[in-house]
Amino acid sequence: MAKKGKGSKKKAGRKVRVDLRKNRAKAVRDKNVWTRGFRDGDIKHQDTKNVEQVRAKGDLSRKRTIITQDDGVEDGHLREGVVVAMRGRVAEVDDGEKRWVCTVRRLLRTRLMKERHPVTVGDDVRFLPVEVSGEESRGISGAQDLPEGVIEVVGDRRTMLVRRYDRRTHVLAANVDVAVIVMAADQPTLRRHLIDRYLVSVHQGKMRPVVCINKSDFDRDGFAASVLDCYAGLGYRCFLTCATTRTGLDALQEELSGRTSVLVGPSGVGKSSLLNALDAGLSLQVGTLTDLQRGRHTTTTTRLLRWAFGGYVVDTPGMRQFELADVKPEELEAYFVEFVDLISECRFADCSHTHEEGCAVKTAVEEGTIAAERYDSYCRMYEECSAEPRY
Ligand SMILES: Nc1nc2c(ncn2[C@@H]2O[C@H](COP(=O)(O)OP(=O)(O)OP(=O)(O)O)[C@@H](O)[C@H]2O)c(=O)[nH]1
Ligand SMILES: [Mg+2]
Ligand SMILES: [Zn+2]
Repeated sequence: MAKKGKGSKKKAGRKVRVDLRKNRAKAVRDKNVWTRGFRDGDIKHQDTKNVEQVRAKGDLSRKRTIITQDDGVEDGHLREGVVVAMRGRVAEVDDGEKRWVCTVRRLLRTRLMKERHPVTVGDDVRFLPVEVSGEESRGISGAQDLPEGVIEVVGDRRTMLVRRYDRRTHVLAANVDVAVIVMAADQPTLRRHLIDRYLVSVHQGKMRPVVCINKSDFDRDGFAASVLDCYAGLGYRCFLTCATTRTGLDALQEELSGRTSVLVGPSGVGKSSLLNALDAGLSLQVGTLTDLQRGRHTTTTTRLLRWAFGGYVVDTPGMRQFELADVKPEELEAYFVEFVDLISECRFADCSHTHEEGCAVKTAVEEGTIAAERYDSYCRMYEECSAEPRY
């Protein structure tokens, strides 16, 4: 492939398989790295809940292949940080001392794109300050005037939240432990199917799901409470909250404190409002009713933030649609916790639970032990995942 201008001095990267933690020299890093707890994971809270016992057949591939540079760059120059925001292809990286704006080394970017794992918020990265990277400053910082770097290595991911968007896999966040699925009791309308969709994705990405229905002040007929009862019955941690009256916030704070979580859900359900109500120091922008009516999103950039009470949280822009990415139809049953114990009782070993005779899941639906709405969600997603072109 022809390279523009710059000459042939720089050698191409070399692909190697390494244990990132053991083999690489320690990067420069400050003792008070604010993201350190984030990097070290949720060690304190590895409590197991029954909802985590789901068989994850469709494990997302986690490659440790990285690109090393043979152009004389010493490991000692590499700094370590966490991606706290993405602006297009530019990553904002926090190394504990300061923020950097980083591009991704071209070879690494190509490789990550091929694996459909582009750099995302929450990624552990190693980067070179632009002065030692051999690349020229690109003036990517803009008005903020932050130092520039080039990401050379992206660490292995413990978890990741993905969706399909614009025929691509969009990795919303990496290395978070808990995903809070936020809906509103009303405004926007509570959609159960969307909860199920997020749940599948959260299980797929190996996070622990939590279901939160906000705007409880709009739950006049108790519908939202009854929906939550269904999910609580399945073993999920559930919260009915009101960001304006602070109802249910103490319990939610207890759930999130000391952990790394991500809030996901449609636009206007009150994700940023909840974060502000839990920690006023975050001062996030929240939308107005007009924004909601016009379908305008308030949060536009996914951001990793630190709670004043300990732990981290990722605020995401609302998504009207949530298309699953890379879920095979036969994988779905493992993400429906109430199906798992029944599957072995189906007459056919490869039962899809959609049309077969002697299906234990269908029998349970008829008997009312599996909620009809949940089964309906399963069938819709099964069909959709079957139709999805493999790419
Ligand atoms: N009545 C009521 N309104 C709320 C509650 N929580 C948030 N709101 C309002 O809902 C609107 C949307 O809130 P946001 O926090 O911006 O919603 P968001 O989910 O972050 O939206 P995006 O950033 O677009 O994804 C704002 O006008 C809030 O004041 C609540 O518990 N009850
Ligand atoms: Mg928001
Ligand atoms: Zn079956």
